[in-house]
Amino acid sequence: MAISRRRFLQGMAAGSAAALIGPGLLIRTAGAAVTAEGSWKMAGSHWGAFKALIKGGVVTEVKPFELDQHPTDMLNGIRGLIYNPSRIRYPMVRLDWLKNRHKSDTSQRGDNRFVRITWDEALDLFYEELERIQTQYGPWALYAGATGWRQTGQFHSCGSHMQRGINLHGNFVNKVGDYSTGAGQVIMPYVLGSTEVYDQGTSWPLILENTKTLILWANDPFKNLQVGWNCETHQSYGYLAQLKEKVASGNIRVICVDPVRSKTQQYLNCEHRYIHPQTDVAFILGLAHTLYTEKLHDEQFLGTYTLGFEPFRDYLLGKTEDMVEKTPEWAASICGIEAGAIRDFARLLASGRTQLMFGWAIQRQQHGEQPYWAGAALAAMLGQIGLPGGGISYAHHYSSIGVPGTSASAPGGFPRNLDPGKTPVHDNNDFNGASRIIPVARWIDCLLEPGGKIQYNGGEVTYPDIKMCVFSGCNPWHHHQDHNRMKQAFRKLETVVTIDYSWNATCRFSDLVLPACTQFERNDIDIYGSYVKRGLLAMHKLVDPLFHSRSDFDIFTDLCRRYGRHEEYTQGKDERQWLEQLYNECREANKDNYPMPEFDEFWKTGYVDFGEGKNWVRHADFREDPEVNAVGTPSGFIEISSRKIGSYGYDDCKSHPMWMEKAERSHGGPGSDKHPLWLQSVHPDQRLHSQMCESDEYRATYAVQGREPIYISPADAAARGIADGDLVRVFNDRGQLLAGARISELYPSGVVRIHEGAWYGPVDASIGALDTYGDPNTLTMDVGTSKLAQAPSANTCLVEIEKFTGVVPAVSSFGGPELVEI
Ligand SMILES: Nc1nc2c(c(=O)[nH]1)N[C@H]1C(S)=C(S)[C@@H](COP(=O)(O)OP(=O)(O)OC[C@H]3O[C@@H](n4cnc5c(=O)[nH]c(N)nc54)[C@H](O)[C@@H]3O)O[C@H]1N2
Ligand SMILES: Nc1nc2c(c(=O)[nH]1)N[C@H]1C(S)=C(S)[C@@H](COP(=O)(O)OP(=O)(O)OC[C@H]3O[C@@H](n4cnc5c(=O)[nH]c(N)nc54)[C@H](O)[C@@H]3O)O[C@H]1N2
Ligand SMILES: [Mo]
Repeated sequence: MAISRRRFLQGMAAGSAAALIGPGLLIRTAGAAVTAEGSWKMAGSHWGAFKALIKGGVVTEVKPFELDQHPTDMLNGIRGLIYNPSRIRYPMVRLDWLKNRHKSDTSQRGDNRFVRITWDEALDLFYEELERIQTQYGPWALYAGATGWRQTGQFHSCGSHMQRGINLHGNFVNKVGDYSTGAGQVIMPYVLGSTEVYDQGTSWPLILENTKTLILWANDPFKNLQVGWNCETHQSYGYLAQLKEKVASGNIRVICVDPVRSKTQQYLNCEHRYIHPQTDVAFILGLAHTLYTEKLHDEQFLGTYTLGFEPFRDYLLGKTEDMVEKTPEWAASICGIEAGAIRDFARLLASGRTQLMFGWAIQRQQHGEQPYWAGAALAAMLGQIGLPGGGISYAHHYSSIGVPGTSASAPGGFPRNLDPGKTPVHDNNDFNGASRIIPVARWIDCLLEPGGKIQYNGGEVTYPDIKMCVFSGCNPWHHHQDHNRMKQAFRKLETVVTIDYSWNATCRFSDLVLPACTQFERNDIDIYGSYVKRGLLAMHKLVDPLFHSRSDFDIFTDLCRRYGRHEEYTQGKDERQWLEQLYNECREANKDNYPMPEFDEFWKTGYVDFGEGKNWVRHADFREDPEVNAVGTPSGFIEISSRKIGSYGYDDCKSHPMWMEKAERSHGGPGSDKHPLWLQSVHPDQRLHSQMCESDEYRATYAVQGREPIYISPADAAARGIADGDLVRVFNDRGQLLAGARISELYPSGVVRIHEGAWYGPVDASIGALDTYGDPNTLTMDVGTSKLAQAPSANTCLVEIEKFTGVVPAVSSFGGPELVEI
């Protein structure tokens, strides 16, 4: 076999649309009726709604939708997301897998050598593998549970397409939970009766009117509200602007409790309370101790609305467990806030209307259940849960939660599951004694320890022996922790199939890669505002699918054709018919309160407005009548202690909130003698996770020497002889990466940041290989938060940094695979 190699897409002019599209498509679009001035089309996205100028079949300009008063800067990355050298151009198969199929040398996985094949060949291979797995093994050997931040649009939501397509063939192992709120969504139903993280919160106008003290706890809404799960409206930013005015005039005191000065803190110009990372529970216990000993707590609220305060109080007083009194002095020694300041903080919280607003990063760490539970206990002691502008919330930084919402119905989506009464081709439900659902962040453990058993949320999970994975609409080689451990686990997989539009690290570690088109290359509809439900948006196809990419709907229709289920898959409807049906069902559901025009008119105008929403107070009904409007906990009351959790007998999540030491913690905690810096891998300001990292020109606005920035304090940089803009090696016992140093006063000594979603680009496929671009998950720890939630603990991670002095390797993350011709 004569193998000649060349760098895929080498020499391609970045950002030059014509160069990327190639002659074939240009000829095709030349025939279309497009005027020289081009035409503006309506589109939607996680980044908001916008209008795109199309000239000659190419998106040449993007401007925000008129209704969006606070568009995100990330709109500037949209064109680069469509046109970039990392787009997958055609179906591809890993070289050794093509030769040896499921008996391939899996240690080569990740070496990025791929062969181009046709769509027919690719879908035949995909089908043959599904067939082989179901017949040779069974449904337990197939994992198709991983889904993620698919692009927006109710119909084309790609995880649904993948799962319905595969469901029609056979059963598979699925997942429970997510990486966002894995710990929060499991603990909070025991405590406040619902997940809290995905529930509507008290409306901003009521907060602005009533709140005296607002605590942004591990929370950076100004950064994180730029994107939404559905098309984002950015209405929260209007309220944040009002909040800024109230801070300036002294009407509301806002304090950020955070190890770094966040974008929100900068914007609001509000107070900041520095706290050592991962020590919030100690701080909260010190506050609770002060409230109790100074009799500032609300006895009446505790007596009427809560259960289990006494065991928690005894723990505070040092009468149980570790027998240590949780005085402010005790807390200070852990969290770094001095005892006097803790007392003052507690008094402030109790002095008037106080709203606590928690973000999610503190539950994305070991024992992440505890700060949420402790926060609820603190809020209960303050007695303001259910009052306008008081109490606690866990989601005001997400998808415009807190913007008054309408009660309009959102359109449904393409069905993920089989239609009622239908069965798959291989209707085998025998999971060989293993669980058919695993906690999402434990799938690498599952690959490494088939047959292993873990505790999870009061039950037991037995890991299935997975041989094949299918990924669509997610990028596990960014989102999961500890890539070197992942490499080990992937070696046992026989087959990995990925459907994506960008050649990210997940494609690189796959065997078969299928090119989907982006959302801008297909038609769809979406709700405008996930929780606000402000309106309904037409997402017009802007350009034809680039290269040989196809919509997920088309891909899975053709896959299903191979096992005779394509008509069942599509229900005999094409894209247009599906959109009309979803729209008409929505129109029917809204007919009394939110009249909508006929589909054709909607499609032409591009938008239906449902108008302003109504104010709402979270838990007000419960406060009004706790018997009638009981919360969803086992007792119906807020549970400061939980008998149920206690009955599980877990050592890492007991019957009430507690301080627990972490496996790694900075500022004198475990592991800090060897690797003294805490690495926080919070959500990126200029990306949605890994999406848009491939947008070359936009990436260039923040990259340092072409690498992902690492933010570091002046003191820590100086101690290591690092100057701003230097290339640095960041490492621990789990891995190493190159990044570009950004020295910033916003970071205290002992704290560094690399945003998650940076594209992984190892120098080679070996375990421990240097990552050339700077994905923090090269370094993070892959452990469950506890036996309760088994959620990811990405923010429990220590590292060391040194100036990089070796021969600098090129960034290997972008531009696609090495194309091998056979
Ligand atoms: N721009 C942008 N916005 C996004 C996303 C994105 O990718 N980009 N992703 C969306 C998604 S999927 C999610 S899940 C949410 C994520 O929402 P979150 O998880 O809340 O967001 P993060 O940005 O990770 O962290 C928020 C803040 O927590 C602080 N923090 C971290 N650890 C600690 C700690 O131990 N103690 C204290 N007190 N503070 C701590 C960080 O310094 C940071 O300021 O964001 C959503 N919004
Ligand atoms: N260290 C660390 N790790 C983290 C986090 C952290 O805070 N720190 N946060 C975690 C959180 S909260 C989350 S939500 C996850 C996010 O993890 P993911 O959801 O996996 O992240 P994305 O980068 O959004 O990946 C979406 C992928 O889907 C592809 N895609 C988008 N639309 C389509 C489509 O229509 N069709 C197909 N076929 N593909 C499509 C995109 O190209 C992209 O590769 O990351 C988690 N990982
Ligand atoms: Mo998330």
